[in-house]
Amino acid sequence: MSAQHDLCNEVEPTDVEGLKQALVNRLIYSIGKDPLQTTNRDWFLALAQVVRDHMTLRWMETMRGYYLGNVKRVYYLSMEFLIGRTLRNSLLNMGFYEQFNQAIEEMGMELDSLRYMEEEAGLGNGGLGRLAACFLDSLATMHLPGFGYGIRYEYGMFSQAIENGYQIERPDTWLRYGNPWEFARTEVLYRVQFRGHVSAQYDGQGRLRHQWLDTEDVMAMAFDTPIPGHGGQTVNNLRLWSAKATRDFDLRYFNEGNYIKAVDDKNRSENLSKVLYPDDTTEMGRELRLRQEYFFVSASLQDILKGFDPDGGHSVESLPNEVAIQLNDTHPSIAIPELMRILLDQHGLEWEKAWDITRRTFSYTNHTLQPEALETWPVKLMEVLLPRVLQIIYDINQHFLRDVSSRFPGDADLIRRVSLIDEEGGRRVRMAYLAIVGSHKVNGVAKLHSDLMKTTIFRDFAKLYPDRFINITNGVTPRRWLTHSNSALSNLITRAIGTEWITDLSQLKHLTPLADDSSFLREFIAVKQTNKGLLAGLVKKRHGIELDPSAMFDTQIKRIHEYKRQLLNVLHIITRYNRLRANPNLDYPARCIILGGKAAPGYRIAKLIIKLINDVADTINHDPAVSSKLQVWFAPNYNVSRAMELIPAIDLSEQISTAGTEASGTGNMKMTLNGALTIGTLDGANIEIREEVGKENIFIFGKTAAEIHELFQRGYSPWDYYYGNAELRQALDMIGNGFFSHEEPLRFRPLFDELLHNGDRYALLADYESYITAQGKVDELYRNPEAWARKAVLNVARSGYFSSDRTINEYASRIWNVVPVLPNG
Ligand code: KVN
Repeated sequence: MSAQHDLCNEVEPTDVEGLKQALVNRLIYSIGKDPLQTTNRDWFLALAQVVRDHMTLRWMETMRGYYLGNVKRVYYLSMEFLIGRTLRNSLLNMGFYEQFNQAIEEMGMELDSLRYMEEEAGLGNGGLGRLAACFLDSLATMHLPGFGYGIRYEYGMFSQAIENGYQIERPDTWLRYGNPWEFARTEVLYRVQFRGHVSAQYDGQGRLRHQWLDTEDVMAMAFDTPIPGHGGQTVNNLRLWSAKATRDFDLRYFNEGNYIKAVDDKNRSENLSKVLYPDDTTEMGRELRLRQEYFFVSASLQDILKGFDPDGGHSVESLPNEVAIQLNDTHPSIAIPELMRILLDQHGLEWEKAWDITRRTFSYTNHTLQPEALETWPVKLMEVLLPRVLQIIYDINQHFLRDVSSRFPGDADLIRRVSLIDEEGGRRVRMAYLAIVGSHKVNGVAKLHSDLMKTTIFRDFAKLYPDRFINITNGVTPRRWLTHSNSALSNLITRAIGTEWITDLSQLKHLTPLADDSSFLREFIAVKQTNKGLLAGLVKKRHGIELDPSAMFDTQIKRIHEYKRQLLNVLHIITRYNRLRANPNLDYPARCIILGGKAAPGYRIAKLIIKLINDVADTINHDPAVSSKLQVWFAPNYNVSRAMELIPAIDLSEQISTAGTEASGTGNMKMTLNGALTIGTLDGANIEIREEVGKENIFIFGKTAAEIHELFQRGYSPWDYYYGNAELRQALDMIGNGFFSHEEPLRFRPLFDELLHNGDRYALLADYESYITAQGKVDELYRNPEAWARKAVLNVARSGYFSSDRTINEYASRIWNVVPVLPNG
């Protein structure tokens, strides 16, 4: 044991009596509460602090190990980390669950009622942010020196209430009662510059040197959160930045005599890290967003480079050997010119040297092909906000275009197409192009997506730099998404094949023979039934709604977006409803169809889709003619915690995006892993799910990406499908003519118009018939519980590939060149 250990007098978590004492001490001395007068929240906070204490030493040891080993580190720069709740995850990853559970029980409480007191860390929109959180878990579990950098938003993803069927957004005040997991590093503070002007002067050696002067600065203050891996040996760090006003305000402004204005200005600069932009897959080209991006990038780079000395000593020349930086989409891609600025202006490097270092340090992950999501910033805005950074972007562009011209002389159109500056319709900086040019690797997040990336949006770049583009298919952490959220299935798996699968998910393959073992199938069916009962119980308690646990749970949970086609799901629901109304004796197995997800607050059509789902649900759920066979529920405020409750109970996973639009999807993987069958299109990772589980164990429908492309090339007319299918026409007319909105018959006309008058951009009508047919096959299989369970078991057995451990191993070897640092090794 080290000296520090001896001094800190740690209570071993095996010592239940000691834990109880520690909890009471925390309650009294940190929370300031009399044990006789407490709330569950007080106890939760005390508990979280004790758990954090136990992680802290391992965390320090991990950091010390990395430092002493002098190993290459990876930094994951992301505007989003969608972590969810931490308590249960930490207890289980650290291996403390049983002891803490016992201590709390002996104190006359229940761990479950305490853990519900925890607020969600909802610092992300959806898949991209959740992926970052899964990656942190995998990095720590595999003992890799990986650190997250992001923003400590004071308000995370808004909380969604449903009022009268409409989405209402409420601020997410997740820090209201404090955040027991973080350490505020009031001394880790960096200055971030904005505005001002650039002055250029020749130095002693006759080199032109730039200075960025008279700036308006904001300070970035660090908050650290320990990230324990499974087994608790390696504990990594997530560092989030919070904006603080500089002392300049105190000195300059207050002296001017306008005290109130000075305080006001101070607040304005601290607003920078106030709120997460709630827009998923659509660009929000607002000034505050650009300021957030530069703010966290600048602070992170200063922090990463703090050991490197501009005056010789530890030279920045070795940066790419010591550090890898991953850009989570283009949101942090301004890091590329920012690192150049530091190397040129502060370290005095030559352009070629600085550019070589930069390119070997960065790599970029693209997450979407949606043209409206590709970030571009107006040159005018950058000129004002980040004048020196813009100059460097111009210089990067000049070098890049010179190189392109020399390789393809005379191809002026190529130059126009690949320029980092879009000269049409107001000049804008194309951030994705900047990210490609400044990185040594660019990856997509599923096979199809990576292929399409090379043939569509980045075609020219794939030709210029063929070796730069690779695929690394997404994954999810099996700890949070199976071990922690689905204990019934985890226990069944462990009884069958041991525990190795938790850190090597490919081991699930040993379940394969059990798909033909009828006693195992019975147990599997019982597990699913247990989980459905648990969910139904929660929903009853929380919302007063009775879900029928004997029905098939058919679920589409994800952000509400036209390309994800929740409306296609609704068209199926209405069709099923119409068939049942026409023939109540149809032998459809009962279905409980659940949809959930948030719409961006400014996305009119997505919000109208939510209202439609609720109005359709209302009509169907109140129609006694169908109530035993069909139920529809919109699950409000879908978030990480709700996902953890829903996913274990799902029978049928809806992954029905237009082929070629969903880059990967990760919910699809979570549901496969939890023994749901998928009904889906050949889109994103669905394609690889089909490859893994076998085409006989998944319900695939609809046009392929190539067919969709061809359809629109030929000239797609949704009316042909409308007139060609009576059931489709009836369903669409019911939406358009107010069947579900008698009090306002034209309420859903905009949805009808999108599909018929505005060209049905996502080809719902073209895929409708094939979807309905596939749903028929789902019904047929569901009538045979053993046959269904057999396929579900095979889905679990063959889902090992979708572990984020596998994903992270690929990043580590193919992009980062980092290796594990074994604890105490
Ligand atoms: C874009 C702007 N994804 C974004 C995005 C602001 C916030 C988020 O990334 C997931 C992937 C999904 C993709 C999502 O839609 O298919 O599974 C993780 O790779 N979010 N852009 N793309």
